[in-house]
Amino acid sequence: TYGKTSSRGKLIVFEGCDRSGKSTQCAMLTERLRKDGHKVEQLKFPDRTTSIGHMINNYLANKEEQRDEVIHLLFSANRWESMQKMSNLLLGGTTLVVDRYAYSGIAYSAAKGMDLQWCRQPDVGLIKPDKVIFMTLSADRASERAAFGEERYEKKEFQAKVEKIFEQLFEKSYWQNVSGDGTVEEVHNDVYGVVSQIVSSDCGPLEKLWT
Ligand code: NYM
Ligand code: MG
Repeated sequence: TYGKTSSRGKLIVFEGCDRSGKSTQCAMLTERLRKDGHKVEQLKFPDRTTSIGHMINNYLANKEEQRDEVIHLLFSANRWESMQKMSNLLLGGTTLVVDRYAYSGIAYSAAKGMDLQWCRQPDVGLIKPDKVIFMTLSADRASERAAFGEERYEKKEFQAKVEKIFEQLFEKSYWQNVSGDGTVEEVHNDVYGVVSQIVSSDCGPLEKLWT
């Protein structure tokens, strides 16, 4: 065996508003890192495949109503139900590229007017990301992109509020803003520049978020 043996996988999280290009960039980064020889898996939240995920999907598709507190806790529970699998993969040396995480949980709920500290609590103790890539794109530009407006929350005014909350969540030590305003290749090169080093480095043990 060769290379960076025994080093755990890294948790790379993409955050940003709807239509900022996260899903495209997650896929491109996963492919690129695999080409570089890393073990990589792609995940996304909400994970709509679980029973909690089905409830979330129905809520987002406007087929079911939920109290704001209830849907907030379901989104968080949907992350908690993945923690065992994620830690197994990370400790086994697989890097995870994750489309949305706890920051989306807070930003979308707090944008409704919910208390930010209340919103943060259920996600305290999740695995802490090694890097958060925050994709910036103005609400005006995002709303011009395909399919904007099909799901709950996909309204320009609301997205602008979400973006503001994301800015409050910025944590200097491990967040990096990347402009989503270029071609997919340009954005991909910026993203790759941010993560290529961290993926090959030794990051120490897994830590818990906000503890
Ligand atoms: N969303 C996503 C939340 O409101 N809370 C959360 O915790 C997460 C992970 O779900 N508009 C919202 C943001 C999106 C929507 O996500 C569905 P996606 O990435 O479009 O499938
Ligand atoms: Mg969406």
